[in-house]
Amino acid sequence: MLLLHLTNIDEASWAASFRKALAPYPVVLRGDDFDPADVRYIFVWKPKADAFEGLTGLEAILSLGAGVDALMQHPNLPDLPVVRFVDEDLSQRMSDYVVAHVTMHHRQYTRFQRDQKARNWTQVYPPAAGETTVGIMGMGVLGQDAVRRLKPLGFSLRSWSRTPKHVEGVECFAGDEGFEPFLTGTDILVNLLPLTPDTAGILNTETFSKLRRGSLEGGPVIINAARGGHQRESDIVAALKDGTLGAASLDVFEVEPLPKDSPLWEIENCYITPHIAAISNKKSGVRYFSRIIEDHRAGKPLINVVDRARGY
Ligand code: NDP
Ligand code: OXD
Repeated sequence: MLLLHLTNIDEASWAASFRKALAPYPVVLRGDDFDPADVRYIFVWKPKADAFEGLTGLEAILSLGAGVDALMQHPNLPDLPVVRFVDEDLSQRMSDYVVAHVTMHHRQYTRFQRDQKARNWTQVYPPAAGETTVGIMGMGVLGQDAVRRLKPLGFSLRSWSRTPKHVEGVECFAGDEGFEPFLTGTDILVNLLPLTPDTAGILNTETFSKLRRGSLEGGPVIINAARGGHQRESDIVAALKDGTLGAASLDVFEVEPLPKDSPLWEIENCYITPHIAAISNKKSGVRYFSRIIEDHRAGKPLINVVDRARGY
């Protein structure tokens, strides 16, 4: 039996799609008439504190989110495999966001927007893509997809990950010792890291001050599409105001929704989106998790299982 527990999401419509995909396998919601001991899988998004209560026969936890940082902090998370969402559609959406914001900043969107408002005709030529280095933090599923889609546009690419990588056409850095050399050659910093104790607050003044200066007019740029816990917003505000950063694109925030009184709203060179970079699509989500359940029932191992020790 599969139990759905999705907070602030239309559970009933996901349940209907799972019932169709998995029939005759039973799919239930809390409030339905079922014995909790019969539940083998729970599909979660922002599970409440009592989400796992009574699920004595549970075999795996399925996470609608690709990022599992909040789930890892759940006070009653059972010691069972957690399968996270890995999906081509999700990767494509994230890369759409990354490519849009990288190209916008590379082509000096803030400057020309300001000039247009002032009816100011000043010819400043953006560098060619090959003269601009995009540094991707996190070379997992999303980082690798972003690199694949940025490469044909001609950008110079570098990456930073926990363990060393070899990706053609990308200068790869890894570990603590690789962080500073990675930053010092980066003009546009894209964050696609998971939020863990090691990566919390990584987008801070010290990091910004190491980025390459002099290549992009106005200063280096950050793009954060991963988690709000990666950024120190007071540092971003200060860096955007004093020119340490030329611009920032932020899809995620320390507190979501972003509070109405956040100074970020008012900053001209800060581009805010409300955590919409990449939504988990219902059609592909149901297909992916139904396949996981069917394969597991048939004795195959679970895939994309979170490593609890690493936290992602
Ligand atoms: P993956 O787990 O596939 O990749 C994580 C990458 O980060 C890996 O390359 C890993 O290194 C690297 N990494 C982890 N810890 C460190 C560290 N301490 N130092 C350096 N590198 C590190 O994750 P995904 O690509 O699937 O997703 C990334 C994040 O994107 C998610 O965790 C989620 O928070 C966010 N996200 C945001 C969405 C949005 O709409 N804004 C939508 C979906 C996801 P290594 O390869 O060596 O293990
Ligand atoms: C995710 C997200 O992690 O939507 O999937 O942020």
